[in-house]
Amino acid sequence: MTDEIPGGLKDSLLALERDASGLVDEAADKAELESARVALFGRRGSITALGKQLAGLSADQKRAAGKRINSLRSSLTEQLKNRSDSLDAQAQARELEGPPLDYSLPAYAPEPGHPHPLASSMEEVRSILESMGFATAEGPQVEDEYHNFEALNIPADHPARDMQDTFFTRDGHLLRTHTSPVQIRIMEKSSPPVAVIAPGAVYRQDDDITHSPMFHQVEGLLVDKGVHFGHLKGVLTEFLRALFDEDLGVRFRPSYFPFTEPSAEVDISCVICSGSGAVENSRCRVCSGTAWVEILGAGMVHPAVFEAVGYDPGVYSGFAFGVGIERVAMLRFGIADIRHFYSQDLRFLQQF
Ligand code: 2NL
Repeated sequence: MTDEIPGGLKDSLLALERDASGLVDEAADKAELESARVALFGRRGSITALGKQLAGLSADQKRAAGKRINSLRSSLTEQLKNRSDSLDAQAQARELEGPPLDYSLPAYAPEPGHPHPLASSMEEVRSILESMGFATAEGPQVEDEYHNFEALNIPADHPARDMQDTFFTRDGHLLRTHTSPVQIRIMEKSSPPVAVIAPGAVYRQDDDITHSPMFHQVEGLLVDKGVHFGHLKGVLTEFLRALFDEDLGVRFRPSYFPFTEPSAEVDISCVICSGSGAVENSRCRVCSGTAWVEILGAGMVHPAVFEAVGYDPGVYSGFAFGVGIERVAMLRFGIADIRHFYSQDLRFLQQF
């Protein structure tokens, strides 16, 4: 039995005990110190190599050599830490002796944000209609079938329900497919005259480059005695010319909505090709060369809707309209894909 450390290992130990501290203390900066640490403790470092040599030894030899290696390891670890601290202190001292920092350099100006193109379009639509005398009303996005469909003359078996498929909850509620239910709720609790707009998010099963399952709408409603289609045409023409351009062409085409009769779809002269149908000698892609683009739907409120809210259709009449804000913004700014609005991409957002 011997606790003598075998010659080869002993020589390596003595050499390291003699030289390793020099390696640490002579490191002139943090990078050299790191090289020293790796040379000693790294995967191929000398201390690591000593540990590997223990494998073939007897238990007593292992204990004796292990003790020496451990004490070398801890003294070197401490030395590394001390050298690191003193290099830091030297660097700090040098900085303090040097010229003072110049704090007079102007700071970077914060980049101001700005409204999202949908928000600014919504605001524009709203402020024009408010200036014409409409009051703004808001209501729940989670609605019941009665306010979203039934009261708007869309019974359960009506084919219009297909085009307005939406998300349903198990207890019979749904995500509203238009903001009309807000106006139904206004009429339920107040008597004519009524002049309201209802802005907000709406939901439909729709998803392509011009349709999103969530989009924004502003609907308008005006009810009084003697309101007729001429009022509808006048108000909407004024509104569209204020929104796009005072020389805008506006046309009304017969259409169908369950909640209005008669109903119209409203087109404006294409704002991309200025109603010419062509951009740089090729067919305008926004209006497909037709010179017109559809911008909103409108009509005279259906008598069944008045019955549902307790207004006498023999006494009152009114018009209503709905405009999609994504559509407005795409035309105002020439945006081709609706998904840009929801992408949060600064390269897109910073253009507006
Ligand atoms: C469209 C068409 C429209 C209405 C919305 C409405 C509301 C009530 C009564 C009657 Cl409370 N009508 N709203 C009327 C016609 C068209 O929207 O294409 N929207 C994007």
